[in-house]
Amino acid sequence: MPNRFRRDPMLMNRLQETDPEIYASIMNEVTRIENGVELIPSENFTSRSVMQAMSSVFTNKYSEGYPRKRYYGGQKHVDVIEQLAIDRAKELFGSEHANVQPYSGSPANHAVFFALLELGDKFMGMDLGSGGHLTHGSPVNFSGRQYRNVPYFVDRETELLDMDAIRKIAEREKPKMIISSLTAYPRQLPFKEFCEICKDVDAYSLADISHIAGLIVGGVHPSPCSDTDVTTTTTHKSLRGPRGAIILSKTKDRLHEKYHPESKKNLAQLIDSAVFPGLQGGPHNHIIAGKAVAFKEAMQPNFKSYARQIVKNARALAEELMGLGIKLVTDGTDNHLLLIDLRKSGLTGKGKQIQNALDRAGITVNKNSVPFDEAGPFNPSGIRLGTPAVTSRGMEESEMKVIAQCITIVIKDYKDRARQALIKEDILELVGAFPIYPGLTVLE
Ligand code: DSN
Repeated sequence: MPNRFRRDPMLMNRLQETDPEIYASIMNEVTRIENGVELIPSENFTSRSVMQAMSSVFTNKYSEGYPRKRYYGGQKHVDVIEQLAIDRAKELFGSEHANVQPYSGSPANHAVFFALLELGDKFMGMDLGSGGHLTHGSPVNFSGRQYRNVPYFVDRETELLDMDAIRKIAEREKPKMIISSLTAYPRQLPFKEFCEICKDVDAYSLADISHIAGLIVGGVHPSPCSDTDVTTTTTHKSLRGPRGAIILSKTKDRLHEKYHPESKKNLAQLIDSAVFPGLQGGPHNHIIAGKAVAFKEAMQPNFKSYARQIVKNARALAEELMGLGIKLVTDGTDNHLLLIDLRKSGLTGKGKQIQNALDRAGITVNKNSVPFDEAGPFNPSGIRLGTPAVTSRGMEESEMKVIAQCITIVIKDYKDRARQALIKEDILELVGAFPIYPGLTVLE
């Protein structure tokens, strides 16, 4: 396959001289993303401004503590970027408090557990197979090993969350925290109903909006921030910022008397001290600079149209796939992601093979469990697709139709490598009109 693009989006000619092997891999990755269709719903293409902030001198600085309350000298400029990131995060999400230091989503969720729960405390999180996340109580994760998860599941028939069933579990189990979140659930999360249940059973409400943060700030998905006690999000998915996370919270600890009567800290202070010094050391200031840049970008009016187009693209992809006979979990999508159920195509447990076949055709996806997947997590029966990245490069509904047709051909004949090579040519043709970093592209 020819490399049709040769370019250097970060102008890394210094690296090219000092470490040609690493440079070559970076450039090969540029070629891979430019020449393929990226459909992993948790991935995106961040702006050059965000990447420039991330590769700045702030990577050198240690700054344990928080703005104006640090342990080392030389913090004048670090304080400016962290305060800007905090202020912008609060404004963007309409939150009372923001901690912008978590290294990524799992550490952010870990900090919330550390702040609010004691080891062994009971909480509720969505089962991984129903579309939850490892940090929502998986037995192989800290959340399931150090705390007691009472999982909730989607309904076996509708594949949707059944809020009456979730309320019954909460009333019976009296968890100290309930997590509302998704990584593979293609529908809107009823944050308000989760919060009502939390209020009724005296549980903290944690919304992990990592996947849908961009949709929320873009106004196409309801925001949980005015209702939940704590909200966590990664910054690199639909929000299109650098790799990292933030924690948003209320200031007041609604359950102080019940759960933390000895503490002099409010909720915001509990969270801050759990992040540092509880779990982390020096914050990654170069990434915090990138987060601040991304928050500013997400405040611009064009981010709203971006978020709207992500959802329109996901719907177009879903409709075309279903029209071609592909079964989707819940028969559609409300957000940025869709989950193909291969069981209905007679391909139970073939997620890995289909993922690899699509890779050969220039389409990047991830295999994923579907609800109540009898095939297990290593050879699951689902393929997860999402539209944030293809939307970032300017693709719209008509391109989604072409992509859906290509995916369907590959699924239906996943052993036919010659066909996959032909599809790869079609994909190359399609993506040629949508460079990821326009202006730096040189078509050979
Ligand atoms: N790995 C992320 C995802 O793909 O959904 C979640 O952390």
